[in-house]
Amino acid sequence: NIERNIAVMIEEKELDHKNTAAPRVGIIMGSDSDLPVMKSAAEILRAYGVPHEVRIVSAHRTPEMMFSYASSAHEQGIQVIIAGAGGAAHLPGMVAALTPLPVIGVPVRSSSLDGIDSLLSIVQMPRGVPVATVAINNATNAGLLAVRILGVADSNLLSRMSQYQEDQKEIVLRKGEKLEA
Ligand code: RP5
Repeated sequence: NIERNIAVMIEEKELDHKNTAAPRVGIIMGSDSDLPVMKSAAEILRAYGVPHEVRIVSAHRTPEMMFSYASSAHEQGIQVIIAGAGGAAHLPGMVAALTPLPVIGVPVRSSSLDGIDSLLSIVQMPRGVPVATVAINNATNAGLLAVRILGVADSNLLSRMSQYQEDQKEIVLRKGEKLEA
């Protein structure tokens, strides 16, 4: 797992040389096989200039690492955790049990059950331990939700999010115009 973590960190560094400030968002996932999906969350944060880190932290294979990461994240300056996992996807829920920070869960599509297993494992949390679950494989929305959460206390992020929404509206309206023409 150390090798995998290093590989992910190197990849992240190669993707973004500017992401050197103390991370505000922690993107974690159960396996490096989740990375092709989870990359989209990092891309959103990169676009908004939000410092973040990307790590492999497995609830089942590295439970001690999961415990220490989740229980100390808020002391390290992390403000939101995005956790992706597939199959018996216990990572987001366990992390939410260990941190006071908001946790966004990304159900990663598994090979056998199409991601329904991941979705249900993540979304069906007991009362008192919330995980904000996005759609299967939708790490983009996890990144956008993290930006919105940070935007509550960051007017720059908030106004950029409003602009993004305006841009989306514009794109849809233009597509509609083309259909009529
Ligand atoms: C989960 O098991 C991971 O989040 C991943 O989605 C799934 C399969 O992991 P690998 O066997 O591909 O490492 O813990």
